Amino acid sequence: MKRFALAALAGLFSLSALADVSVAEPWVRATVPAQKATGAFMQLKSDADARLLSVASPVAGVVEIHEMVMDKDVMKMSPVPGLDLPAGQAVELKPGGYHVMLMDLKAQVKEGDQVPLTLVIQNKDGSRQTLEVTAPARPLNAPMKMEHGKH
Ligand SMILES: [Cu+2]
Repeated sequence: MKRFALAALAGLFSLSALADVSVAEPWVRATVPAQKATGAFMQLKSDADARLLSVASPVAGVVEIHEMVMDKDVMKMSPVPGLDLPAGQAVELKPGGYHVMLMDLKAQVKEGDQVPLTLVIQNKDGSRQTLEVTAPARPLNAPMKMEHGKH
């Protein structure tokens, strides 16, 4: 009985501290030789308020979380310090929106490659957890929904 009670208690603690984050449809845009940067995309959903703090990958020297912003009719991307994952709400990283920027690529990312990504999630209480994701590389001509200013 005592052991059961402790296990239940441990379960409660992990529930309260760690958000359960699910990752759907991760993918990375394949590159051409000598291309030094590309984007990684996915849908994230957390059962509790949490934050995507950073991402790491062995294929890239530098990984940043970027957002696309309109600046005088021109889409630009800029790094953000993190991405909020509100409880129960799907957050989409997609071309033309938030994305994971893989920079200083160590090799060409070819179609069909499996790119490992390590997501660092910060829970509401400040604790952190990591999430391992494998994102397949999709071809260069995968739809790019970048909206440009219309004239
Ligand atoms: Cu970017």
